[in-house]
Amino acid sequence: MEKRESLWDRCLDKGISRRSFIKSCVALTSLMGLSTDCLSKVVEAAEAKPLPVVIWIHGHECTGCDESFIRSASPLASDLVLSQIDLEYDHLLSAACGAPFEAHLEETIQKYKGQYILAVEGAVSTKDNGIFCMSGGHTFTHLLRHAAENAMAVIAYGTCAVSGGIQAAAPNPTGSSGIKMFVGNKPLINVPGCPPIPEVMTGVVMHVALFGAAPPLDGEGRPKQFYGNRIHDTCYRRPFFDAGLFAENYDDAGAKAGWCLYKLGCRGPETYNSCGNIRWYQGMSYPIQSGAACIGCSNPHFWDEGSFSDRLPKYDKIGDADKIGVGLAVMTTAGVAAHAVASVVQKGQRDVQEAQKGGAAE
Ligand code: FSX
Ligand code: SF4
Ligand code: F3S
Repeated sequence: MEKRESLWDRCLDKGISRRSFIKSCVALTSLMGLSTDCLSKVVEAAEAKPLPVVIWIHGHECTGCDESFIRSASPLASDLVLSQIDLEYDHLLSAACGAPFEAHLEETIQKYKGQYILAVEGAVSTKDNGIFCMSGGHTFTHLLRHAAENAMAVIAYGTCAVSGGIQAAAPNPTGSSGIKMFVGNKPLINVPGCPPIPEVMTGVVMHVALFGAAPPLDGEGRPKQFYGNRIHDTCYRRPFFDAGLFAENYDDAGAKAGWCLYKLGCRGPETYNSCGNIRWYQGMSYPIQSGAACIGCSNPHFWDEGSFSDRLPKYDKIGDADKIGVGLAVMTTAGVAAHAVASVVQKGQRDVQEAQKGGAAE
């Protein structure tokens, strides 16, 4: 049987030094959300485990997930695709197309039976025997079932693959759904978000690649290290929420001073994701930091939860926001935290007062 290269073998081939290899392993350890104690295990796996073969297929979707993936900065998506995984088939990223491309997919499935990672983007169209989403002359339901039954593990990338996404929004004319019922008993890792954060996508695939198993998952099948906190728990506007300071519309003085966006429809209190920690595009920003409320894009059926700009329709009182979600650590008001909160709030109040004074002077 053909011997497949490990990450270390590939570094040797490319003349990459041991030092750079170890640095990549440190970066991978942090990317996968593991503690530095796990570094030696990551190095061992990177030396010994063959690079994973990945097949990446697309159903009903907008391709935003792949677009997000190629913007991964750490590791760079180009490094990941060229050096750390063997991406054999991807509807968006592969240069090949047509019959030879489809033949290559089937060869890859047969050659690496039980060994490849199947990444799936997009929903499955189930109505009328799946004819609303075709790929390579077959329905997507056929392709997904076939590719999943021979995979080692399946990753559902994006809210569409996890729970149907925009195609499944009422009235759901194509009968779209998430992929779960089409993957049989294969390990399934759900990575929701519309799209998911690039580094979360690369972190999950590298975990499966190096350890041959899914990372620890929560009850919804999501990796705990990336979906263990609500946006609300890591939000830098949280001190304003706790102090009852809310923007009432997008161009009032409170919005300009960076107050909490809850009254503008923010779904941070019910949304689990890493946007507040990892942020997007090399940690540059995330929706709330750019001044927009979180629309809960990693929640199932977020399209059908009413207007994005209304307050969470299910919760009338501000105090109810903290009852949303499970396992919230109650905000401490002691010591340093209280001081930090008070300082931020006071600064916010000063900013608003100054903005109001400025407005009055005009
Ligand atoms: Fe869905 Fe991904 Fe939203 Fe788009 O492929 S999760 S519509 S960002 O692209 O599937
Ligand atoms: Fe941040 Fe939204 Fe929570 Fe306000 S409601 S603290 S803007 S996540
Ligand atoms: Fe999505 Fe909310 Fe993050 S809209 S990108 S989960 S801040």
